[in-house]
Amino acid sequence: MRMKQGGLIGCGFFAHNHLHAWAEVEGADIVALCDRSEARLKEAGETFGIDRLYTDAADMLARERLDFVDIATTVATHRPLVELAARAGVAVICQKPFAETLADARAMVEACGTAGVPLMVHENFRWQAPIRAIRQVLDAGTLGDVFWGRVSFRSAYDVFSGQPYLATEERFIIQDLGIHILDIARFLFGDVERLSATTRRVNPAIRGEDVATILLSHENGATSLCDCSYATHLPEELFPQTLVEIDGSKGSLRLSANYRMTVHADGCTQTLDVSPNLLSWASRPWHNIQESVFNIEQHWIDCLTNGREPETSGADNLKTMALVFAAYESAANGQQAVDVRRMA
Ligand code: NAD
Ligand code: 89Y
Repeated sequence: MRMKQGGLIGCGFFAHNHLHAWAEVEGADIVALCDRSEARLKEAGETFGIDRLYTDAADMLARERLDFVDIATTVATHRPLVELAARAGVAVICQKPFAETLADARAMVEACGTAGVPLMVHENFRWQAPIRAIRQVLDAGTLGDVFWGRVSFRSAYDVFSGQPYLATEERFIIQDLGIHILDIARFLFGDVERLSATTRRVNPAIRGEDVATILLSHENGATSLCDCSYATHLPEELFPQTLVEIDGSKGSLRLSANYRMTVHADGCTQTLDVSPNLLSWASRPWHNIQESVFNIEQHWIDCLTNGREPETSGADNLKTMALVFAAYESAANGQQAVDVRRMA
């Protein structure tokens, strides 16, 4: 079968993970690169041996015969680039956060729907090996009916040196990182009816909030807590690990530090190492995220090849985006509960 031909837009900090992963994905080739910065474009082209280079995405779409574009720019450019690809009839992967407003997110979903092009948001944390291992336990029914959960990410890792824009945006942790944590909560516990949230900025050197605590009521009756912080100094820095706790009617599960998953059910306790693989191009501590980039890209190509809807399609991601905006709304209104179903 013919390889899917892709063009990558945005050759910055995180795009290098995309490109390393694309080199290993079966069924796809990245044949062209685009970045407004000539220096970044040249550097990425040389590193990955790609010589069709563009500083303008419209130019790339006009000249190349692409099956898809992979948009790895920051949020402000997502809508114009997604709409450009939709007009060109080219399928789209777009990095998170998908949009700055729900109106923009809906407009992109509509544009791709009208053009009949597949759209997936690069919401990769649910593709991490430990999160998939938890999903398997839930699917096996080992825990019975899940009634409570916690998805937690607490760190003091310096994310600002690699991603300086995170320090200057008005919104920080929910939009950047909490979005993944909320998506994991949806993936594990199902869609959400309402939530309430508090936020706080601890680090005086940044503009947005770096701590958020979000209480979710899920449609199936479960309650979960999503908590994230970039202001938490722990004896062992766990970045970028997400820790998970789940209680069900028949048992419990804990994903603890360093990828140890403990499942207790029917009087038996089992502890498993659910560490991610260290891919040849990956580096600790990012390897967990890096492997999930490969996993989601392979999922996209499998879906594109077989005409299936990706798990984190644009339409699906509207529900995760709704949680993000609901959390900001609740925090701005003294933790008032927000009915999420009216937003998505
Ligand atoms: P970055 O600023 O380092 O890179 C973005 C690049 O896009 C820059 O080189 C810029 O010149 C280019 N660009 C911007 N607009 C363009 C346009 N219209 N046409 C062509 N090029 C354009 O940003 P980054 O840190 O690589 O982050 C990119 C995105 O990846 C962000 O949305 C971020 O949230 C996301 N991200 C995701 C994960 C994850 O695990 N999913 C991790 C880190 C970052
Ligand atoms: O941008 C963020 C993401 O998506 O994963 C971790 C990160 O790089 C910093 O919070």
